Amino acid sequence: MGAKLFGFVLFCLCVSASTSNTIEDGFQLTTRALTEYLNTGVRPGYFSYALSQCPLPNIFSGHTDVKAALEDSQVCYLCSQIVDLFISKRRQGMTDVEMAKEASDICVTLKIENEKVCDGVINANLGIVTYIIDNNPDLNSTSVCGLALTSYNCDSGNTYEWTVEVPSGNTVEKVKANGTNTFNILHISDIHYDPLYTPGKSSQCGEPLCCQADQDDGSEEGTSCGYWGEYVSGDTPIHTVEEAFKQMATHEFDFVYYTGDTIRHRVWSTSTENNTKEIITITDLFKKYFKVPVFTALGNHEPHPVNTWSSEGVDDPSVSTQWLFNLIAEEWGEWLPEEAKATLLKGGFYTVSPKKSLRIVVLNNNVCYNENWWLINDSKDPYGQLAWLVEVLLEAEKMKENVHLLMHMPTGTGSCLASWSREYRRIISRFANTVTGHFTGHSHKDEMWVFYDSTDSSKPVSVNWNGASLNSDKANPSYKLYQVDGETYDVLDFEEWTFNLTQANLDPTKDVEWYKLYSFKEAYGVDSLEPSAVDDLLVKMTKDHSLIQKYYNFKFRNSDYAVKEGCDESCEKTLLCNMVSTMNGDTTRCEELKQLYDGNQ
Ligand SMILES: *C1O[C@H](CO)[C@@H](O)[C@H](O)[C@H]1NC(C)=O
Ligand SMILES: *[C@@H]1O[C@H](CO)[C@@H](O)[C@H](O)[C@H]1NC(C)=O
Ligand SMILES: *[C@@H]1O[C@H](CO)[C@@H](O)[C@H](O)[C@H]1NC(C)=O
Ligand SMILES: *[C@@H]1O[C@H](CO)[C@@H](O)[C@H](O)[C@H]1NC(C)=O
Ligand SMILES: CC(=O)N[C@H]1CO[C@H](CO)[C@@H](O)[C@@H]1O
Ligand SMILES: [Zn+2]
Ligand SMILES: [Zn+2]
Repeated sequence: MGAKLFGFVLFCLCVSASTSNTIEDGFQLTTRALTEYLNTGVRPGYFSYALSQCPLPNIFSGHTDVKAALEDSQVCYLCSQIVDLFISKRRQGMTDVEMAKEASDICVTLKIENEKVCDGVINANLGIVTYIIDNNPDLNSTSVCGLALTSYNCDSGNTYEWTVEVPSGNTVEKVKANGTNTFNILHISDIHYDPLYTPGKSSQCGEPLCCQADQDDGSEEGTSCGYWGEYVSGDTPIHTVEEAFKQMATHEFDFVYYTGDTIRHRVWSTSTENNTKEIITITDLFKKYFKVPVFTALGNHEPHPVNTWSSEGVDDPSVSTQWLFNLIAEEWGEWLPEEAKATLLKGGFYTVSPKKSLRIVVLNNNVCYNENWWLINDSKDPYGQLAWLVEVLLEAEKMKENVHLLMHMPTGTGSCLASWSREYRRIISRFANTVTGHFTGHSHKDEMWVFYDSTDSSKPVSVNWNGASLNSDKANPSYKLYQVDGETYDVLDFEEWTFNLTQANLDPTKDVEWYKLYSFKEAYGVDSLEPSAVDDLLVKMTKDHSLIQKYYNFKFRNSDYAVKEGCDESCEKTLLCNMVSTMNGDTTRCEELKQLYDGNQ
């Protein structure tokens, strides 16, 4: 997650007032003030007062529930007013400095974050925002709000509609794995390495990331950041990264999958220099601890500013993402063939074949994120990546190779552009007999998703395993170890390893007690991890809710945070739905499972 300039101004609505009357009043007042400003170009006298009646403290840390307070259409309307205000001001000659001042003022008046955080995020994003406004003379709020507020169903005027060509005609049979030769793959995700993490600082700092060297100290009553990490608002100190790598290196595996997010959540103070240093630090640690190749996908946190991937052909170094592609082509080079360089440099994706008839395809699917402002400039299959994927899969099919797909973002959440997720699912459906492994990160949770055929929701075609995270976001730090068939490259089983963060923080001088939390087949009583077997398991879960409770605990690796929260009936249904949501907006299978759940009470 990243809070951004547009994000800040988009959410100018009054939702945290205590009675519905006041919400409505604050909403009306703010709308009126903005309309007047937009129409006259001059701030009405009551502008600041109006906005101050709508405090939105830490909205991006999830402290303000917009959905509960306002209709989607109200949110979209406000968004359009604010965005059109900024676009029209820019067209009338407002400078970068003035834009930043205006945005900062609104951000601070709404109490979204403090001045330091508001300014940091705004300054980081300003160059891109003004670049896109300046280079797209037809730009208006429709495409901006339609993208940024996907979950509010704002009309995007078909701006984001496109398809890729997927030739029909699957030519290979799915071969059943017999498990004669197996080997292991280690899966790590979401490290979020924080060089400023400081034990003893306050874990309730009021900023998007706490435990920072330049923040206040914590108190003794449980608000001090622990030695190994924190469940809330904390990232990962270097000693936790090294502790985990040492532990991982005790296993045997032929290579490592790392599904991205190396950079911390201090989104208000990223820079190309510091991100570069941090990526090199972690890559060096991979090389130090693992004597096998590490196949890495980029996370949405790697660029500066967070989430932004410049459109092809944008050469201006002050807004281009090219520095990052150059960096990884260099840093990851020793694990990859020379041919991988071309696509790495183009958009941070590549393919490599480390074993006979195994092909790994690593995508940079962060481009589909709805906080990637460049989609406003050009959303059609950024970097030609999906078209490339189709070509690679066609060739793999011809060569009878088995393909593992790696990428950072799970595609079914509301934050991945609907067109991208729909086209991706069409590709997965078409190449169901060629793709035998499917791995992501980003959610920080131990999760899985069953993909169903894009034309037949009863036909499971692929299972996507999430690597959870080393980061202790509401969960205990963890990693996965897959057992993979050496011939078909199907995932036969996996283990999830973790430790109790609360326990470890009690006495940092003691050794961290890692343990195997579960192995999939044993825990769920299944004999395979094939798509049809996992689909059967989901149906079983609708009847046997203890299996969903297991899934819930595993999702957070049995963290004290999650154990305390617990999972009620609506949480159970949400979990079931999440597991079958792979295309933004398609809830077909989710509704079917919910009906089974309700019918079996
Ligand atoms: C399974 O096992 C045998 C070894 O016993 C092997 O030669 C054979 O090719 C295997 N593969 C498949 C896919 O059946
Ligand atoms: C805004 O842009 C969209 C395309 O994104 C276009 O269809 C629409 O007509 C525009 N609206 C106005 C008011 O110019
Ligand atoms: C980059 O890191 C240095 C050293 O830790 C720090 O002083 C500087 O403020 C950082 N830059 C930004 C933009 O945060
Ligand atoms: C983790 O450790 C703490 C401290 O020893 C303990 O109170 C807690 O019950 C443990 N959590 C779990 C889920 O076992
Ligand atoms: C679709 C679109 O408007 N794309 C633009 C994105 O930005 C580049 C660089 O300014 C333009 O050349 C494209 O036309
Ligand atoms: Zn992420
Ligand atoms: Zn992450």
